[in-house]
Amino acid sequence: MAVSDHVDLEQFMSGLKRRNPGETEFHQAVYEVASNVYEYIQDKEIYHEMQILRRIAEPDRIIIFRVCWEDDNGNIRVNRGYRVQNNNAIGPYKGGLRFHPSVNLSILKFLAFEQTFKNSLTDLPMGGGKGGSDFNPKGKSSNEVMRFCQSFMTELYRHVGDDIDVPAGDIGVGAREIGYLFGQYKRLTNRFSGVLTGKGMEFGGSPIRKEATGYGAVYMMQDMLARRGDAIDGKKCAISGAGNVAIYAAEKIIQLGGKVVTMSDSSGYIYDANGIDADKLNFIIDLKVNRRRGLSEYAKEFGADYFANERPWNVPCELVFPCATQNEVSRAEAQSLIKNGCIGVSEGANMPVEQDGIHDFVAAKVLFAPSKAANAGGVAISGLEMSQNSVRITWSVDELEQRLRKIMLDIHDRCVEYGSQAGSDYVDYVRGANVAGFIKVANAMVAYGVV
Ligand code: NDP
Ligand code: 2IT
Repeated sequence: MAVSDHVDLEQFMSGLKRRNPGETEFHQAVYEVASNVYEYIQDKEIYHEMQILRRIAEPDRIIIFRVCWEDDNGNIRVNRGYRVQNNNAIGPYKGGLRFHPSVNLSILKFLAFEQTFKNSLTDLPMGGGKGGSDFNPKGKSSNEVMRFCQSFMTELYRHVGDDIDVPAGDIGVGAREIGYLFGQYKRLTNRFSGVLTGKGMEFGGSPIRKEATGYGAVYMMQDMLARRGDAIDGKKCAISGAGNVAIYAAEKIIQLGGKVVTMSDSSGYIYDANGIDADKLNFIIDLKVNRRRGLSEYAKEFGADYFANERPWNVPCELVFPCATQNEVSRAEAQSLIKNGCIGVSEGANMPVEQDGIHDFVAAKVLFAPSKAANAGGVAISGLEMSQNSVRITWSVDELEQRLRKIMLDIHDRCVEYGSQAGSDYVDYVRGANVAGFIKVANAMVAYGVV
């Protein structure tokens, strides 16, 4: 096919939208990658000929199933379960499970698509997948959560396995849920294998898995700043979320001398002008992880400000870590952050900044680490949990911390390699991550031919 015969980006996107109607988050994620990849492959005929991007944007397979369970009052409840197996060109499908009432096919397809590039960036042998359910764990007893997880795994177990597809946690799926899911997999199959990551330390979990995503997002910021001779020490930081990613991002920022002034949950945000220190963070961990309650109690305990039903993006700060959910920073909020002195953004959550907002950050030359690079530390340690399970050993905390640090630095450097522009010192980390993530998957697919 001659170069002039290629479909262009707009044609590609209109075809994708026609084939996947109404899936706005999926369209958004594909567009972000395609706009950079199209430019990169302009003169690379083989990727056009082999229809690589078109194939990565068509999941290998999607499994959708009914999940019935009984609540504590004896009522039969019905939810929908999903697993999107997007691409296994470079390793078994790998990616989290999300339990949240907003879960639908568009969200899981965007997450599985993103995961494919993220996992490639880690340079570990993992393909991309994502799954979950519209089940809402909030307000459910632990017994109800257990019965739901058991019913969910009673279908999912047929489709996963340590060399096939290895799920992990995401929103609403933490250590408790992984324990229930693993227990049921083991009961159904009579196999003790590394079929899930994020497991408890007693049954094959890896040191620092729970810290890895948040720490990694902060390391990415550290590396972007270091390239400019700057550091996190003394900088005012705004974080959203108060879950797994946000908590350990906060912990690492505090260790590095930054001042965390906000955290949030689905009901609002806290602003603590004195900074959230290690003791106050321990209060938040107990509040959110053990007692599963709202952040307003933090404000009462420490005399901080609490803003119900608001997001923390109008607060003056230098560094921003969105760690809650997708599209939680609008374009207007991005502009307000830029106006208020923001110099760096590291996306702990997946796709938290709207497309136009990313554009504005990049145009304003704010250091901007996109999620597929910034939050890859979590799945990287998941990949190392798989390795440890395969050889039935556990590495030390020190060993894993060093490996995580190196993986994040390598991702940073790969983004610089593909995101630098002639005549400018500014690195477009979005382009760098999209192109660097694409290449490895694309070359593997070329090697396989048409399959
Ligand atoms: P958790 O469930 O542990 O925490 C999520 C946090 O975000 C909670 O504080 C929650 O509030 C808040 N939140 C969730 N949905 C919304 C919403 N619609 N609006 C406002 N606040 C919301 O999830 P994680 O910390 O694991 O995940 C957070 C983000 O990080 C997600 O985008 C996830 O995909 C991404 N991620 C997670 C990784 C991991 O290893 N866990 C790895 C890479 C990315 P509340 O407490 O009220 O529920
Ligand atoms: O979005 C993500 O990278 C995750 N939720 C973690 C996936 C994993 O397999 O550890």
